[in-house]
Amino acid sequence: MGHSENFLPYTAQRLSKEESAKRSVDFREYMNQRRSIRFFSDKEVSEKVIENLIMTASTAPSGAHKQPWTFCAVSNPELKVAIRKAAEEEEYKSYNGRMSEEWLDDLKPFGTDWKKEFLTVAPWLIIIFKKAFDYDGDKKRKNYYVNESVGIAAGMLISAIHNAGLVTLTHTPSPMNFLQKLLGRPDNERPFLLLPIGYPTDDAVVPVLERKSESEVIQYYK
Ligand code: IYR
Repeated sequence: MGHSENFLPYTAQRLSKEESAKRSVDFREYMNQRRSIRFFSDKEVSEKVIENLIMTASTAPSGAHKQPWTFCAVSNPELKVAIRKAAEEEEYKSYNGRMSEEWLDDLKPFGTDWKKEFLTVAPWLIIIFKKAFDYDGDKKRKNYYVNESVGIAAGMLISAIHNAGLVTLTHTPSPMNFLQKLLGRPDNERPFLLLPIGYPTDDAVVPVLERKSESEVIQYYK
């Protein structure tokens, strides 16, 4: 490895085997309680909390450390109305013709439809944009593994939201280029995911579902 003056010693957290095992179980159980929520209360969430959640996501690893993402945090009511209107127009077309019978059938257990009330009720919407390249003046500088990098950051954002006792769901209106226009994003940014964030309503429900077991998702090579 070609070390240079650009390296610093890494100080690992020194946990005992027992502590490490306990934390792995505790975190597994905590994360297993996360659910995608579609019923949001309008209860406020502070901007500082949103900033902390986003900056946690922004610690994600990325190709050549390019950090190829922008997180747009929207609380402006008029903008939320405009986003909802545009998203529902696309979703209406998707649910009424663009999605296959098989796809609609697969979604039945979740009770989703083209109506997206949460887009105006949740106190915040975070729209994650991926950047295929960055501008260095007029020069385009390529980013690497953009989908992988932004996908990891999105997962970390979802975990941070859950950790803060808040809820979200991954909304992917399709096509979603309207978000680029509504938010006035530059041409090197493409919408990746939309996450409403807030508290659930007191009577929020979630579909009954089971997660795959160890033997279904893990293949050991020992
Ligand atoms: N984008 C649509 C449809 C949808 C698709 C999948 I796959 C889901 O898991 C849920 C919804 C929507 O947001 O309703």
